[in-house]
Amino acid sequence: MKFLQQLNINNTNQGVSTGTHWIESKGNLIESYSPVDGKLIGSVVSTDITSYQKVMATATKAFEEWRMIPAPKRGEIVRQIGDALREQKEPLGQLVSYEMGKSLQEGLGEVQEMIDICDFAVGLSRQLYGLTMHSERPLHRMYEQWHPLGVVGIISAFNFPVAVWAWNAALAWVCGNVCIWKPSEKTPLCGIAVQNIVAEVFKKNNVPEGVNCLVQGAREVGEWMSNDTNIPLMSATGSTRMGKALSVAVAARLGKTILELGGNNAIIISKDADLDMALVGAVFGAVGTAGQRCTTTRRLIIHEDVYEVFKQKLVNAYKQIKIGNPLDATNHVGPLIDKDAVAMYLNAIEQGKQQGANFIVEGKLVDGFESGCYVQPCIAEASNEMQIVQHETFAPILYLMKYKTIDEAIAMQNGAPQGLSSSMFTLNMREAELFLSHKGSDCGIANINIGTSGAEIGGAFGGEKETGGGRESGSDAWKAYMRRQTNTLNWGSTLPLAQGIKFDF
Ligand code: UN1
Repeated sequence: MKFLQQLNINNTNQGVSTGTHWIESKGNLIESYSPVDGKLIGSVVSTDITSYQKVMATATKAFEEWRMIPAPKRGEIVRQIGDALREQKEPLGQLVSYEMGKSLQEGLGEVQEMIDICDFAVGLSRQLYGLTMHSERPLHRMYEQWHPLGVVGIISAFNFPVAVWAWNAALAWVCGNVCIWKPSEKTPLCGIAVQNIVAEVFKKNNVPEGVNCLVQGAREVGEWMSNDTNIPLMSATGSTRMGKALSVAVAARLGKTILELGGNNAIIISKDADLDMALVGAVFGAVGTAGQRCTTTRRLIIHEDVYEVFKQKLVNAYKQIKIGNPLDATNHVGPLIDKDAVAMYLNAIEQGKQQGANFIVEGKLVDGFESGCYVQPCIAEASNEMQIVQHETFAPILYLMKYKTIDEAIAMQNGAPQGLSSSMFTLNMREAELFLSHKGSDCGIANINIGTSGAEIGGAFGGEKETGGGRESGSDAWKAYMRRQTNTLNWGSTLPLAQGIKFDF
């Protein structure tokens, strides 16, 4: 395949890297099959403990040098990475689409998010500001500085195989950290491709070996990272189950985490909504990326006055959804990531039925595709309390429910263990403001007249409750990648103590 050559993926000994060199490892081969056509795309070498230790030692050493390079100079290197990504947008977008199964448009969109965060990080590299305070003591100066943490561990999920790494790495680097990245074992080649792109830029700039490390593997490798006291910050994206285990391991050594875990995102559709806009938001939110975004719309909470009308519109729209090869731009929905995901989808439908959900668009495996991973996006009328509705199934299953009062709708929207994204469609400004107030949505993201997915990189991304509480990408999310130091400097000739304490001798 042409894009594999363009991305310099050659299948030999690639897997573990300290930046510009591939490191030998005796780990297993991870084979990557495309969910698009079921074909083997390539394989990578997973990390064994010896290569892991080598990577860690190289990263730790690289930090000593990298942190001494002025932040705007580090930003300049990130700027060049953004440019390299612009050049490789097409082949990288194709690989994302082929290895993960999302539409080509979305694959390209994901690379665009990487480019955008590089631009953001370049500006940030000149704005890592700390505050100054007025000391209560004369001739004293008090201020705070932000220092880099060291080695940052990044674990990313299959559904955004490259963008979420970039949100973390671009910020971590300008902040003066070095990174070790473990991509999902379901999308290992995306990791290789990105590693190759960054390596070219790093070589050109003589960046010390170890600033950008790649490890590959499943749970075990993630556990080595979580337990490793050489990694002060672990940033992990994935399931709540994974996040809870990782969090316990990192907390046990009092390390820091940024967790971006499951979502169970709802859209409230008011009787005062522009229903046509709401329809686009709901359909894209529910079926985009085949329901495999953490921001996917999983619940629609619809006012009883517009419930039937909206339901009809939705069912009609679902009839027009084209399922098929995601590299063909005329298709809306591609495959799920693998057969395990299909089994989970089918199981959720079964459980939904047992719990009383009424499927108005039936879910099923779509026949005729080699990979066996294509499924029908489906819709069920359900109630918020059902166990299956409370659970995040990473597939295109949408639950509809009815409400009477706005307070009831907000309580339903908040009545889920997860707290990532939320939205309301309404033209009533009182309802809108209530939803955005502290009495409103309890999620990390709350939108009006926009769906739950498709956040821009400029805002802080993440959520509350079982979503893990971390924030990545924009706003001041960078602060989580640094340690704050408060400095008080006495330039007088006496030593007055704080709080008026006297200590004479
Ligand atoms: C994710 O699914 O982990 O907001 C990230 C969105 C994308 C990112 C999703 N920008 O839908």
